[in-house]
Formats: sequence, structure tokens, C-alpha cells
Amino acid sequence: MANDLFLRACRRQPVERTPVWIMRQAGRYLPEYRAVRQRADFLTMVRTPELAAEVTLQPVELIGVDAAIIFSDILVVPQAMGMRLSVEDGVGPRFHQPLRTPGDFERLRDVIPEDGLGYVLEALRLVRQELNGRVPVIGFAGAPWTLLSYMIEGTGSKSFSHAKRLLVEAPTMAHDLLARLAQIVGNYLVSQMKAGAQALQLFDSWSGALGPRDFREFALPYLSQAVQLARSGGGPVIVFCPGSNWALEEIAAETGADVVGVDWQTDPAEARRRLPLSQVALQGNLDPCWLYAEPPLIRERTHQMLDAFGERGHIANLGHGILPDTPPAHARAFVAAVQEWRR
Ligand code: 1CP
Repeated sequence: MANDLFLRACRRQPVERTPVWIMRQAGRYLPEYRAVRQRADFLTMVRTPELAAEVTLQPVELIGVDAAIIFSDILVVPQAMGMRLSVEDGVGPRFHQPLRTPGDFERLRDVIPEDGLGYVLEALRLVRQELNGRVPVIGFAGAPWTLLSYMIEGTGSKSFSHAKRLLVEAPTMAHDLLARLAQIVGNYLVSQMKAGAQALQLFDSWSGALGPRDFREFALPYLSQAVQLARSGGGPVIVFCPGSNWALEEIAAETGADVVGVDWQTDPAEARRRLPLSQVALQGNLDPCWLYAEPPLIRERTHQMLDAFGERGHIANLGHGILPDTPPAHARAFVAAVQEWRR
């Protein structure tokens, strides 16, 4: 492989320079993505391996990142379980019949990745072929708690009152579905490795909606189960629980992940102090809003971040997904700033 910096950093091996990629790097901030998106709606893009592969490669070619991430979405898993999903402009993703009654839960199907999510696996095979070793490709999935929240809310939410109400009123139903999701997500991630993914990331995007006690009961155990299954595929696994940095130690210890994502609200020095750096690598964490700055300022902020994380076991990234109104030249400035950094 021409550039395996990312994979080596995941395993805390020495690297000539810190690798960099950007969460949501294949997306709306790129005019080339919007051009493909004019021809096909979002879900068609996701379900057409040639289109998914094309936009997966865009940030590698246009922004110069050190890893690709397969173009897909966390919500394809509940869709494969039988939930009707749409993604409309200006509205975002939406499940038309969110889970509300016990019958809704019982109707959910288990997922055989090769059948229900075969189009993602096919896209991964294509990407691996087309990358031809230039950079590694990352597979991903949503963590059980985050998927359950979307399945019950139907959309993103501010308070997550429907999902959290289930935890209060019917905790057994919640645990049953979370256990099912952990199994499905873990198997799906292993299938992604077999299809060509070289590392995996679990997004627990709504972990921050839970207080410590509920996080420990409803999110962390199922995230851990999914990570443990995923790690049986042999590649490094990254976990990202934005908004839950109070739990960094527990996330690292319980999940056994190779890499822990650090959100932009967390001081890198604090993350380093609290985590066992001989066992876990860190990923992050520039505030995506700093990509609104002019390139010289982006460079300065990025170098400060790299100084704070240090050279060993760090994968540079933003501390959340890139925003759709980011100028592509600023994303390039961020990547270039990492790649030129000398400690
Ligand atoms: O209109 C469009 O073109 C759709 C916008 C879009 C894109 C580009 C959506 C809808 N999903 C994606 C791709 C996507 N989603 C990737 C691609 C790979 C990459 O380049 O990183 C990934 C990793 C995701 C993961 C994802 N989807 C998350 C977790 C990451 C995070 O940001 O926290 C979440 C929460 C989703 C749900 C989702 N899908 C799309 C949107 C707009 C959302 C968020 C909706 C909300 O909660 O309000």
C-alpha cells in the first residue's frame, strides 16, 4: 500500500507524519458531489455502487486525505430491517413510521448483510479496486443507541423525548432492540471488512443525549458488543461518542476500541491525560467552524492542535462532521497543514 499512515497510526505504530481525514468528507461542501447529486437523489447514490464509489474517491483526489470512508449512511441499517426511509432536500432523513407500538418492534427483520446491505459491500469492493492501494478505506455504522433513537424519533431531535421515554416506560423493550442492533451492526461491520474495508468506525452520534447512568445502561454495553464483534474482523476499530467526553476512560476501557474519537469540545491535553496512551490512539478534533477561517489561520489552529496531541497515535480530523458551507479550499488548507507539520 502506497500510503498506510492512517492504519499505522490506528495501531500506535511510528509514522513519518500524522495522517488526516475528515468526517463527512464526501458530501455537500464539494461541488463535484453536488454535481453527482443533481443526477441522482441521495438514497439512489447510496444504493448504486458505481455512484457511491465515485463520491467516496472525490475527497481523496480533490482534498488529499490519507483515508477514504465509504459513502453511505448510518440509517441504511434500520432501512434494511424494514423501516421506510426518505431523505428530502431541506428536511433531511426521515422514517415514515417511527417505532411506537410493540407490534412495530416485532415487525423488524434481522439483516443478512450480503442480502439487505449488499450494495454497500459492492461499493466497498469497487472502491478498494479503484484505490488500488493509494490510501486505505474505512467502513462504518451507527451504534445501537443512536440507531434506536432515529428509529423511534423518526428524525433527528433536540430532546429525544420519544426515545428516552421508551427507556423510562419500557426498558426491557429498549434492551431487546439494542441487543439485536448490536448483533446486526457487528455482523455488518465484519462483512464490510470482508468486502474490503481496512478499518471501521462506529458513530454514536446521539450518545450526548444520555446522562451518565443511562449512557452506562443503554449505550455503552451495546456499543462495546458491536466493537467486539467488529474487531473480530481483524482491522482497527474507531469509536466516536460526541458529547460524552465525561466518559472517555470508560469508552476506551469498556469497548476495547483501537482508536477513540475526541469531539471538538474536548481539550486534547485532557484527553491525553485521561486515556491510556499505550493502548489507544486518538482521533480529532478541530472545531469544524474553524474551517470558516482564512487558510493562514486554519494552518495556525491546526498546528496548535497537532502540538497538543503529539506525534504518536494521533489521527488528525475535525471534532465533528464538516459543515456543508465549508469552502473546499479551506478543507484542503486543513489537510495540507497536517501534512506539512513538523514537530
Ligand atoms: O442531501 C444530501 O446529499 C445528503 C446529506 C448526507 C450525506 C452526505 C446524509 C444525510 N448522509 C450523508 C453521508 C454520510 N452520513 C456519511 C458519508 C461518509 C463521509 O464522507 O463521512 C457518513 C459517515 C454519515 C454518517 C451519519 N449519518 C451520521 C453520523 C455522523 C455524524 O455526523 O454524527 C448521522 C447522524 C447520519 C444521519 C444523517 N444522514 C443525513 C443527514 C443530514 C443526517 C443527520 C440528520 C440529523 O440528525 O438531523
